[in-house]
Amino acid sequence: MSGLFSKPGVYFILGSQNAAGRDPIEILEAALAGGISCFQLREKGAGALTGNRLLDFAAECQQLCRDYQVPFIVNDDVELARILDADGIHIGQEDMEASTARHLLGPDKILGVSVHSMLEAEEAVRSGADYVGMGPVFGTQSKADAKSPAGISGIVAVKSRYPELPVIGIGGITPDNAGQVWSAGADGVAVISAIAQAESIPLQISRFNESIKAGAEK
Ligand code: 3NM
Repeated sequence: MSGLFSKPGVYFILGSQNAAGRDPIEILEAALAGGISCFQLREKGAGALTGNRLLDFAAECQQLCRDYQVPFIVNDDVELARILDADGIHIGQEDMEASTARHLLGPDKILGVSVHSMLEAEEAVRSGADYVGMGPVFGTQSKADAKSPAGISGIVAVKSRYPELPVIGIGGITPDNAGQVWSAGADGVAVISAIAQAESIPLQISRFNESIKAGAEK
């Protein structure tokens, strides 16, 4: 886990369902080349890959992440994370208990937990989370059951309670608002559509990094 969130982080999340007609592997490769700091495979919803097709796709994503030395995190699917020996797992509130995931994966893997309140953040810390994803900060089209946008107040509150806990903002984050999320104290911005749907993915990631840099100077 050391160093994972120590640099300004654009944390990219993708599943084949987010590729909007493009090749998800090409999207991931462009994002890695553009300088993302972490990748989460989130294969969810209608048309999500299963079985061997999922395994092959996930293994290909993992290999690319290894090539670029970027952590490869699996959303929700502990079995897949175990088979691939992924770097970590990300657990939502509707998924398996985070403490169970920690128990199954052992102390060395990265454990991320999605939270939407201080209470959920406290529970995530008790469960051994290495970081929390807090959202949705802004409105999002990428999660069918997303809660109402909460703005940056949750990030500010969780960071003031747990200054050492990496907090990653998620939900509707774009280069235009990433600086605002950063200046609220976030250690990273987790992004699906603003990267997956960008015309030039590397250019979009430099825009994110510039926005974060400006946010850090505030
Ligand atoms: N989780 P986009 S919002 C996967 O609030 C996810 O926990 C959220 O996608 C939460 O960058 C979200 O396209 C979707 O808005 C983020």
